[in-house]
Amino acid sequence: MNNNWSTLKEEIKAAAPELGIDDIGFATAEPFLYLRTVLEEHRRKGYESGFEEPDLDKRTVPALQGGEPMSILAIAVAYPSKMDNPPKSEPGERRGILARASWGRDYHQVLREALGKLEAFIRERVPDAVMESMVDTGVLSDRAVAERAGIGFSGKNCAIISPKWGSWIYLGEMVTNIPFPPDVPVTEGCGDCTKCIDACPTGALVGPGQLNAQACISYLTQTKGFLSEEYMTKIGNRLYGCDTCQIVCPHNRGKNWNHRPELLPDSEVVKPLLLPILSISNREFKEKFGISSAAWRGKKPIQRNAIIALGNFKEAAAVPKLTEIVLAEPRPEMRGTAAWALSRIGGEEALAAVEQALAREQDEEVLGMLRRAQEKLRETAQAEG
Ligand code: B12
Ligand code: SF4
Ligand code: SF4
Repeated sequence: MNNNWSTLKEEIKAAAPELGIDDIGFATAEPFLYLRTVLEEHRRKGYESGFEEPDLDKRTVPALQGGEPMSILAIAVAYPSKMDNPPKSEPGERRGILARASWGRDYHQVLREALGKLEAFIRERVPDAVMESMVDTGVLSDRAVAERAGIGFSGKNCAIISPKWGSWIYLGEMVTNIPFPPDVPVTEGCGDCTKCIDACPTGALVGPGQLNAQACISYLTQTKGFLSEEYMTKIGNRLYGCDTCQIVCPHNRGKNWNHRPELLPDSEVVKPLLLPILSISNREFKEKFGISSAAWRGKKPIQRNAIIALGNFKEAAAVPKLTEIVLAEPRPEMRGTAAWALSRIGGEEALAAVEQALAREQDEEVLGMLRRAQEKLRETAQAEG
């Protein structure tokens, strides 16, 4: 029997590229005991993002409806890290950036399709196999599974880093009752390198492989409310996600995977002009960004981040639109953020807009932001005048 599973495993490995899978590894379905302690500590310190599955039993003890979980197949799909001919971001035509994990078609769909093909491949050979696949939104830790299955090692930036593909890989897995022989974990590691920890703009990597998600820009770009001035400044022009701790990683040097047309970036989508985003309708948003995994939180966070980016660029051409927002936008976090952006841009027009808004604003939080903006604008006007 054992031999059969080894043979099937080799067949699966050979068929993986045709199924749309760049790397596949096999792991046992034993509970992830060490992970439980890590996750408990993570929660105790308040480092969770809130996007994780909250039930720690489900996260660490693989389960399978209708069967006994015997092994987990981890898959990786590699994605591009470089854009051909990126459009220039210039005064009057400022642009934001989406993180690489949201370039091209939403990876949840791409990996689900690949896992569907993998299930069909196994089903043809083992008709009564029980299989359950997940990508990102499942209960398990995709990284812990990938690490155990030998896809890559767990880097100090938290990413699973494949010796072949680097960390530019999406992860997914399939739990099954087939007792496949497991692969061995990768033995490589980070060594003495600390480039990602040193480069993280907010100090969110509080230790090797330890992330305070509440301070991570990737998380912050996906929130919907107000952000602190410190975080708004550090977000720069990021509209969704953050790639800094992967870009600096030596294991990613020269790694760019463009063999999948559906994952290639459309530069007008992934490096879009900022000003038009502020006037986009729900329908236009869906048409432009709907294909991307960046769209999952809707247009609000991306619009707020576009205001932040315009502030960080000190983009004078944005003052009329920001004035409109600070005076008439129904969402308080947009008015408050616009007040901050106007104070970054500076000038008489910006000050006039903020003072006009102060006279009519009702929301306490927005009022606070307007007052700080007014103060800053007056200070700069005095220093310059
Ligand atoms: C919540 C979440 C986030 C949160 C929190 C991220 C985090 N690091 O915890 C936020 C929104 C910030 C986020 C951001 C990003 N994410 Co995310 N995210 C997830 C999600 C849904 C759960 C992660 C989780 O449970 N974290 C809790 C930590 C504690 O557990 P873990 O990272 O899963 O497990 C590791 C640690 O426990 C560590 N560990 C084990 N033992 C020990 C012992 C010690 C002492 C320590 C310190 C650590 C440690 O090893 C485990 C394996 O690496 C997963 C999908 C999934 N279902 O797993 C995707 C996932 C991790 N994200 C992914 C991606 C691509 C990203 C971004 C790169 C996107 C972007 N460009 O902006 C960033 C990277 C940020 C970073 N440096 O981690 C990919 C990672 C692919 C890869 N190659 O590693 C995943 C797997 C999605 C997918 N299916 O492809 N994400
Ligand atoms: S994604 Fe950005 S903010 Fe988050 S840990 Fe990496 S560098 Fe830091
Ligand atoms: S930058 Fe250095 S420390 Fe960070 S993940 Fe890469 S090799 Fe490891």
